[in-house]
Amino acid sequence: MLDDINQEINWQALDAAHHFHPFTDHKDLHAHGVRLITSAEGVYLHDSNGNKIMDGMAGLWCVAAGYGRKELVAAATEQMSKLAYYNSFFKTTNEPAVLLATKLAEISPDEFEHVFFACSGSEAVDSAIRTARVYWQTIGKPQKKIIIGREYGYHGSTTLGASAGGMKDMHRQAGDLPNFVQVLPPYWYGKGGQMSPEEFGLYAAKEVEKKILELGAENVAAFIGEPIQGAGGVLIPPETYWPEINRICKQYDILLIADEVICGYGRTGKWFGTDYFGIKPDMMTTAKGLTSGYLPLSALLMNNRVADVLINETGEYFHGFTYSGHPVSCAVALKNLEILENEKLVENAARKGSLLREKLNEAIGDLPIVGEIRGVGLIGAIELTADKRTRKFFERSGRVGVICRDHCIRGGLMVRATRDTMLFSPPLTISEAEIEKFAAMSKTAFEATYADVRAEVAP
Ligand code: PXG
Repeated sequence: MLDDINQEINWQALDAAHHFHPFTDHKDLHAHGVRLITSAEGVYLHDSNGNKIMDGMAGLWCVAAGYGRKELVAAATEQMSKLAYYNSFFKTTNEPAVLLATKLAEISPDEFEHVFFACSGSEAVDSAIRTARVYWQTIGKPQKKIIIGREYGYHGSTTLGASAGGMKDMHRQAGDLPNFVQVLPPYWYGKGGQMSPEEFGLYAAKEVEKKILELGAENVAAFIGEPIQGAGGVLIPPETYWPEINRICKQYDILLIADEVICGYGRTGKWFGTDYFGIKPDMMTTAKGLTSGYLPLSALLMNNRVADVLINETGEYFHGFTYSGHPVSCAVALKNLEILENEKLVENAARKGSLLREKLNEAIGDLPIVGEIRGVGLIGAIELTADKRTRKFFERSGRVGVICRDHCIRGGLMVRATRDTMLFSPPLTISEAEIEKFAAMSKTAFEATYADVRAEVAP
């Protein structure tokens, strides 16, 4: 019956008529038509045209435990029947929120014991920025307001998040609040020139120090950075970078916010990107993998330095959301973390990530348009290049990336392109056989991309 009705609905037309999409050029979307995803299982998506597509992006970097997990459905159903909603504003709490906060205190670094819940990564970032400023106000330094971020940083799409991030187009449209600045990202492949990665890591960190000295440390509240910049192109800092950032933040008494929205909960092969790089943050913003995307939930984790001041000295903190500590989202997160632990998916991410890079190197590493294949755990990127030797970018950035992305999707592999960098972050459940397939589909798509590029430059 439902199938009969579905047959009659023109989904593309209705979507075009009424659905305003995020981050979309709608004229372009309507010209090409939207893809209707109808179901998903494991690492595979199904669309309304009968295509089965491997999800090389885990949704939007979030579906860590894979699709179709009945345990998560059961956790949601059970909690919804018992207590579908109650707030945590007025001296009330709920069981899943308490248990989840306790669990997060257990798996996060030692000095982290307090958690604030929201619904999205952007809200967690907003909360972190506000918390940093309230922290300084409370201890008598209200002028410490400036947030230092990085070019190509992505911290969400609320106005604070967009202002903290380093996406110029977002700044232009709305995210251009005062007291936000961006510095050079630790993107060796794209910006390192003749320096070695280690030299460049130190150089990029020193740019933060230079900015602090220019602004005056007495005016700077926090530095915010993703351990690995995700949306900006999976920019993996050289190993010299984060230790130097730790030193700088400590020396100038600046709070360090690690935006773990993508890296958190196993993606890097450790619980947090912070663990992988030895970052010493004061706050961590997390979301996505926390519930594997099954329900919206984010968590801002605070260390004791910050939490002690907020709890013992601030008085009332005028901040919170209707759905902070939502019992159903928290119940799903608890079950999701249990799955990650029981199935050893965090350790698995490290092993499977190495295997995926090895297979990709075999499949496409020698292609003249492949400049670099990089990754940590199951987050990675492939740089497309006009000249492998000099790491030269293509003219009109973004064009070849789109060609490659379209070849990948047509061949059954969902990946993303940022500029001419291909990004991937499959579910942490991906099997060895699926990794082989991922590499085989990449080979076909990247070879087709190379053929297109050659055809363009052919006389
Ligand atoms: N911080 C980081 C590091 C993120 O990656 C956010 C904050 C914001 O989270 P919410 O839940 O508010 O979207 C993100 C989100 C992309 C893409 O194109 C990446 C994100 C969101 C949408 C698109 O790679 N990351």
